Amino acid sequence: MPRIVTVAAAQLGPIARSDSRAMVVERLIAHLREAKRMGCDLVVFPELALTTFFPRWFMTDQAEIDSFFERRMPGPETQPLFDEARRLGLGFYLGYAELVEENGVVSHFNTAILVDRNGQIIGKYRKVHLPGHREHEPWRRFQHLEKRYFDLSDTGFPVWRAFGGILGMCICNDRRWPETYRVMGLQGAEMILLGYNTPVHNPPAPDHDALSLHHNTLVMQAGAYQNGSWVVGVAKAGSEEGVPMIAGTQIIAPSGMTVAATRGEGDELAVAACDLDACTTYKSTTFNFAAHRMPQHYGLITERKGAEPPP
Ligand code: CDV
Repeated sequence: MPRIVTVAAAQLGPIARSDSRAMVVERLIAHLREAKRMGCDLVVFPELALTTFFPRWFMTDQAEIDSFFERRMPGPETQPLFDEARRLGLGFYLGYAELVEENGVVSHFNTAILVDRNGQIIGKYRKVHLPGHREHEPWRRFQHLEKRYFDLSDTGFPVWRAFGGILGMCICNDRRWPETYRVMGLQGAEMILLGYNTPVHNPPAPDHDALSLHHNTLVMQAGAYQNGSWVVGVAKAGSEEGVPMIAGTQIIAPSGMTVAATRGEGDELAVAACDLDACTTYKSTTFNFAAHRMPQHYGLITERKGAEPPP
């Protein structure tokens, strides 16, 4: 029996700062219904899919910052999304800003959840690679304050048995780091789901602007091929609050080939029937880790953080 998971990569166009959660959830539900019409099993939404990408602003009022975070999942505004997904028998990946209060300690995470066809949360991942900076940097056209607003991950990169296979999750900047895919690859990941918000312009590296879509595809295709895994990458795209964001939403096979992609920068689905057994030919030959990896030579990867050239 082939193990086919039909996936919708559910790209979102911009979300305005003034858009309510209810307005956004309506758009997510429209994606669910279209995905159902197209025979999907699983819908993948972007990073921070319930709000505008708020780390672009420097804010000091904690109440204002916390207004972008969810204290409960599902909460009153997101319950309709869970209800509709359950009614349609669809699973989903959702990125959102998570506020947790435990024993009087408040934490903030950039989080993604995996929800099964019954509307149950079966996996939670908190973003490991938080890009950007911590302090206000007025020279930038816009800020990228993820290091300020989010706490460090306490999840690492787990994988879950779900949808007939082994699924992992990561978020946005994680996709640029080979370690992200390899840690999940070493747990047998067959499909890696990820959402992103990527401005076309990266203020510290303006000469990369013209390459931003190329780099997006490059890292996800490499991660797929080198680990014999499907990769589903989903953008929040278009000009959001005056900041142009890349699209480039795509579904990549374990061969490293993109098999479905969006065309525009608005709300749009890219759909593919993904055969999880297509991973086997890569995982059992070129990337048979047990046969060919040489971890005794990889120690620096975990021992050393920054590059230290020889004297
Ligand atoms: N949301 C992100 O993680 N964005 C980064 C930007 C800062 C480059 C990314 O890697 O796409």
